Amino acid sequence: MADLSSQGIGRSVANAAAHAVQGVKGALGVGMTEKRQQLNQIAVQDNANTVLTTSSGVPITTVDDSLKAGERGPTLIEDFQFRDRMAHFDRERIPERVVHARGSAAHGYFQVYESLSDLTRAAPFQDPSKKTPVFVRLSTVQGSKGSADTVRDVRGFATKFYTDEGNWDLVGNNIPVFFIQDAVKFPDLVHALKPEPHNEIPQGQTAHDNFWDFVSLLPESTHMLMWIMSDRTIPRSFRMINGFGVHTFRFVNADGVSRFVKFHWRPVLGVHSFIWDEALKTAGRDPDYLRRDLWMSIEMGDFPEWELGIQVIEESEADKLPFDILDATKYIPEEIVPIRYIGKMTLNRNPDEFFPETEQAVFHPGHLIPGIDVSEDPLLQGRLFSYTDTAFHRVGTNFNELPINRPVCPVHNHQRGGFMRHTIVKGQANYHPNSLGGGCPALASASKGYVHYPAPVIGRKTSNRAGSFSDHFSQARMFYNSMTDTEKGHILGAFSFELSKVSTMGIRQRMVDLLNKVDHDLSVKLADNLGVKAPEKSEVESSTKVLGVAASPALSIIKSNKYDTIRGRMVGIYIMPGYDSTVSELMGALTAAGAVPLTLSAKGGPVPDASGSSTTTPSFTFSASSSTQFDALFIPGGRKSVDALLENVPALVQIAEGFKHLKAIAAVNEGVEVVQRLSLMVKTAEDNSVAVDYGVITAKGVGTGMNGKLGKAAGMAAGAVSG
Ligand code: HDD
Repeated sequence: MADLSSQGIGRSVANAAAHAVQGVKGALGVGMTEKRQQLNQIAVQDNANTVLTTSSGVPITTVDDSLKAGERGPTLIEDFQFRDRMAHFDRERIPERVVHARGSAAHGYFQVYESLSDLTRAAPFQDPSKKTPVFVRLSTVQGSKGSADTVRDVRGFATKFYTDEGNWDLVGNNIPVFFIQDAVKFPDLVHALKPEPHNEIPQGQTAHDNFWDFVSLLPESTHMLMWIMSDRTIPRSFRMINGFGVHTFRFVNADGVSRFVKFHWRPVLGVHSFIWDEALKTAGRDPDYLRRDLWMSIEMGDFPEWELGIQVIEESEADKLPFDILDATKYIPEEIVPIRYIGKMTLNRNPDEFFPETEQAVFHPGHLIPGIDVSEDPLLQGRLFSYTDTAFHRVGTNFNELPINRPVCPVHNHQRGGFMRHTIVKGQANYHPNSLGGGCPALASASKGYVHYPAPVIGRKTSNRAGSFSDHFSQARMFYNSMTDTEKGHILGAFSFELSKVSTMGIRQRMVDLLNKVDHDLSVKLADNLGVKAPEKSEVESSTKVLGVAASPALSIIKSNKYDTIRGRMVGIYIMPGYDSTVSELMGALTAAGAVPLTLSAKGGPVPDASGSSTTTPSFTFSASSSTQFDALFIPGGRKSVDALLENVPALVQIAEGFKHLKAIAAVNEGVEVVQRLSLMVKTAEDNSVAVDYGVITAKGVGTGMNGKLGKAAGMAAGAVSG
């Protein structure tokens, strides 16, 4: 039964998909950024044609037996090779990140569409011909390093720009708002959302008493709760998530003029999500699903891309907004300030080794460059302390010297010492001012160096919160009102699932009462699902009155997506001996459209087609695969093949499950009998026609030329259902 293991499935997916697009990578080449060159020079090693040595370079002749006093005698402590290996091994782990422990990363570059020098002097935004190297880590928040990928959770979206003027990190999430308004509450938030302290349950999810106890007592979290209970938190792929800087930052131009700015990443493939049941099943069958998907797409040369958008707000306009621009629980609707898309990021290279790159990468919202500054947002201000502090603890004092964290521009200063110091600085002077070192490193002029924006600050010391932070419901309501009925249903389902795992009825009731301030109908239905009292309708101010915007279509995944591409999508093709020629037709059409056709059969060996002249070695067996790993399913014709499929229970169960998860399903010729047997649709194709019924496409005897229609229809359906 080894092939049933989730690892088995995963490996086959990677191999099969890589095989399906063999040669693409070579043709497209791999990006050689300044960062790549630097890593090659200082760190990347290749073990090919080398001899094994100890860590001090002594050649090793055996690794199988330690040095002993006699063949059956005790091991001798003088075996320095044994000690060298064991002592290093014993120290291999470092603390995992206190949040966002589970993540995957990739290298790439960012390119601006046109110069933004009127807005900012920041290096990546000056020259459209400049490719700024980036390293991006995408993560979940709650789970440990080894937790599953497809759990319901916020996704972290951290980007390190290696610019000519130092590293700039944009450390965001796939949700544009946050749970809390002030960083001082972050330890409480994280304690509440992590597994409970007495039994370390549950992993990778917030469906437990502590989390809902905390948030039900914290009205400021309501807006974020609406987002995390939406489909945003069960993404189909890391390649299909938004990224948001969340806070208000500042752009400062060469004249010292500052404007507020919000950052948005928009995935070129659109935003797509799982069905909840599918996410749960995938977490079991392939816990590395999102990590593998990211890795594989890059290996295949189908590079993930995002456009960077900005919302720019003049400092003088900020106070006119109906909420506080410094409040991280608020979002600026596009209807109030449109998003301008200013450039594109492409991820085109997987790390060579996970630990030195992905694990040792340190991101920090305080890694700023000239032209970008922070606002007074109290959540951001606290983050400025936490990230370096945690880096010192997790990685060490000299984390900035590690290859992955090193800037590509020169670094010169008087920092010395600390554990694991790498740099050797010539000369005597390690202080400023000095004459013994010729005064160097010299101070930069104001036009070259970082100058903090001289934002005026007045006030008395206080721990009070600004009154302008007090509206916790208008935007939560606006978000909910922006959803389609389908999405509203998913939100109700998510609240019902999570809160049904809360054993304390008082917490369930408190959440229902809180949500009554967002939407009465939602809270009444939720109360019914949870077995608590339905609240009375409460008098709430309408979102339109408070925000001027009742609903923002851009917030709905379904309303804002264009479902017009099958690029990067996986299509499972069910073949048994005797399948017809529609298989090769469809595979050609799918590959041409950038999709990944993958074949499945009962056994792993080559499967002959109807003509007997050609065979296909399946990517998977039915038992070692699952409908959840595909975006669409295809059942070809061929009398013998279809008869065998109709007898194969695992295959039929898979196809029926795919239907349940709203996959696009296409069946042609005799293959139509399979979807008829499963009663997946009412209307099927007549001879010489194509029919579409509830996501199931059937075609009979349409011959050549069918591939285009089917490919397009399957593509649209795959996109449409996953939204
Ligand atoms: Fe944070 C990691 C995003 C609030 C403290 N955070 C971390 C990562 C992301 C975010 C993407 C993972 C970075 C990586 O891949 O290495 N965090 C956010 C966003 C926030 C936010 C978008 C709200 C807008 N975080 C936040 C607050 C604090 C922290 C308020 C504390 C005051 N975050 C941390 C941390 C972590 C971290 C403890 C854990 C590991 C690390 O930093 O390097 O410092």
